[in-house]
Amino acid sequence: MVLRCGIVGLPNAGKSMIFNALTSAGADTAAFPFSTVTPNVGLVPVPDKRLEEIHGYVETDRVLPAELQIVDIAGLPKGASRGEGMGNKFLGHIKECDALLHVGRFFKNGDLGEGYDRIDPVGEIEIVEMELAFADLDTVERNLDRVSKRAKSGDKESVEQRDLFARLKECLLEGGQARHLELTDHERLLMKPLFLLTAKKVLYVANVTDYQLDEEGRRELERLETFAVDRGSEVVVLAGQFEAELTELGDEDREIFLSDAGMEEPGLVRLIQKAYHLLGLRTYFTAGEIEIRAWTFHEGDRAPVAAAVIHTDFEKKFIRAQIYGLDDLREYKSEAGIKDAGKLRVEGKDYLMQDGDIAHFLIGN
Ligand SMILES: Nc1nc2c(ncn2[C@@H]2O[C@H](COP(=O)(O)OP(=O)(O)O)[C@@H](O)[C@H]2O)c(=O)[nH]1
Ligand SMILES: [Mg+2]
Repeated sequence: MVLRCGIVGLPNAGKSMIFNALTSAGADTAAFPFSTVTPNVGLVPVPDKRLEEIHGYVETDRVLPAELQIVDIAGLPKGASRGEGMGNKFLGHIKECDALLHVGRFFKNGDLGEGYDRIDPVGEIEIVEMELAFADLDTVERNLDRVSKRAKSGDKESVEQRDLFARLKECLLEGGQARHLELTDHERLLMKPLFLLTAKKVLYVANVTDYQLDEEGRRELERLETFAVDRGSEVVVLAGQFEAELTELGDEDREIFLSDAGMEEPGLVRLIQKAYHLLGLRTYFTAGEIEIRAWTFHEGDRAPVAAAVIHTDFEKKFIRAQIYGLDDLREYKSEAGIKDAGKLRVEGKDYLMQDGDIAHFLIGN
């Protein structure tokens, strides 16, 4: 299961720069043979220090991180929601994403033309969100018409859909986003087939020139943070151009650049980890001679569902799981040691997988 994050924002917000930084940083550290599938889609490893720690106890040549797919979605033109120009294609790409990284431009660059010597990141982000809301309104209205006819005959599901779609329409007309509506699990299922753009989780990226913000930058960042909190989201500050330059350096130079900037690790690491968390994603590990590997599951998944991430067959054929944690490894130094100490837990199919579990699955025929 690879989840897909789309990078959105107005033209010249710095999306491609961030995409390049993300994907070329990935090529450096990833064990994946292809880090770029097409020019605008890339696989990015999710940095996780626990992998190296496990490697300190388990010998193998292969250590594989979890990964996220990142898509650079080219600038959304105004009017995209009305299908003008290439708008529909852009919206289609967004539709296929599980979550969005919405980039706001905090850097000034007069070379880019008029207006780029000023910043208004919140205003620009609102323009894009408005376009997405227009597109959703169109989708919702079309579906509302469709189900309203059927609802008249009293069909229960159509009535539920009609009521939900009417609420969605009202929310969007008031300038809201579909993700702001409080919905029951059942309503969420009814909404899912609409693939609404404003229902997707969003992480806002403040694309700054320099991590040391000036006064205006700090003020705009505060505005964006308030804006994000109102939307149940967060902001990650990222110096896109600086991060892209970092990926081009050798390890030694990178260390020097980072420490000059007073940083322990590239800002990209935080961006990826926050995106992963925002998606509700968690990690378990498998660790043996062949490989140590991080696997992605959703918070709340039971063991058989988590096992199916390795192979779809594993869900049905699941018998039980043997589980231990990094703490056990630290104490007993090896899986055999953990077993001898009676600390290897045996869990059945109702077990709720936990972030950081190190697992062996017993699978039947
Ligand atoms: N001064 C400055 N220019 C930047 C920065 N990030 C991107 N740019 C420039 O802004 C332009 C647009 O960047 P790009 O990543 O292509 O934006 P996109 O249209 O959102 O994909 C390019 O000419 C970049 O060189 C930055 O942090 N500072
Ligand atoms: Mg671009």
